[in-house]
Amino acid sequence: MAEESLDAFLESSRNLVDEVLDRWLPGEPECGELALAMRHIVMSGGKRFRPALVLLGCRDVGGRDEDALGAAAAMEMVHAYSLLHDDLPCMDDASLRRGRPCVHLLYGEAMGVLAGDGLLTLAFEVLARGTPANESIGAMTAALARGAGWDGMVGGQVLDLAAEGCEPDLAQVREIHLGKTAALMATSLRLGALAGGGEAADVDRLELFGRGLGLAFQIVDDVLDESLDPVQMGKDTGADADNNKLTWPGVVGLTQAKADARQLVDESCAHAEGGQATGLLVALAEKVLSRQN
Ligand code: GRG
Repeated sequence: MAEESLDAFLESSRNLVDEVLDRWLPGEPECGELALAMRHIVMSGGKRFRPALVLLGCRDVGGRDEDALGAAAAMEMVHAYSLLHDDLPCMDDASLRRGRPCVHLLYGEAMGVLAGDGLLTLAFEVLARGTPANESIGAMTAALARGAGWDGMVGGQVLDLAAEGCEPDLAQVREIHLGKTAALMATSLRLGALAGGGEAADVDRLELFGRGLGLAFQIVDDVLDESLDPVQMGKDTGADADNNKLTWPGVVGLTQAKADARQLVDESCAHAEGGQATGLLVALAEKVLSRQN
């Protein structure tokens, strides 16, 4: 049987995950503005890249999409909370996200903080209650907490803030990018593989794929932030330079940054060999290099 194309997979993955997100998010009559703010950031497009990684991690070890949908929606909620908080005046003070005004501009800063808190906590409920009975649910919960927390995304964000205005240093940029971006992508693959009942070696192999891919993803993000305008990106661009951020091209230049992303994708794809979704994982990794938003 011919393998499903990447575009067909991404469309079906988006539809499945959007349905789960819509089902779990609160509605306006029950919780008013909080629901509107949570829905504004989640149901506003976005590439749904992390949920796709979750489903592919699950498929790669022979699992079914329905085994991983709770984890996929949980990852997107954590990602959405991070975007919302990252845009706040006390962080990047952004105005545009996914082509729309940021949550704090519509609902105020306090509601922005609370909507992010609501999404982060809802993610754990969706993971726990939206995943079919599975002996790995404890390990999945711990992995999500770790990947999103002090040793993962939040830790990376702290390093990022601390490095503002520092001398360019590639090892430091690598640590920041591994934390603030790659940790959630590695966790997405790990959760998917656990949801699909994968062996420990495959769970670790897929997590490594996600880590390298996540680093490449953030390097491409840095390149796009320097190269594109806000309409093309759907968010403020040039923000890295404005905020004196350490970026990969800021250290090695645009040409070398693109070459480094290419090399990281090639190295990551070695970890995609041997599973049941190798073709789609490799195709998705290639798409990361050619993305324009
Ligand atoms: C706890 C106050 C507080 C803040 C936390 C954790 C955090 C703030 C921010 C996370 C850091 C962050 C936003 C990293 C950027 C990662 C990144 C490349 C985001 C863009 O992802 P895409 O391109 O976005 O997948 P879409 O919109 O397509 O989903």
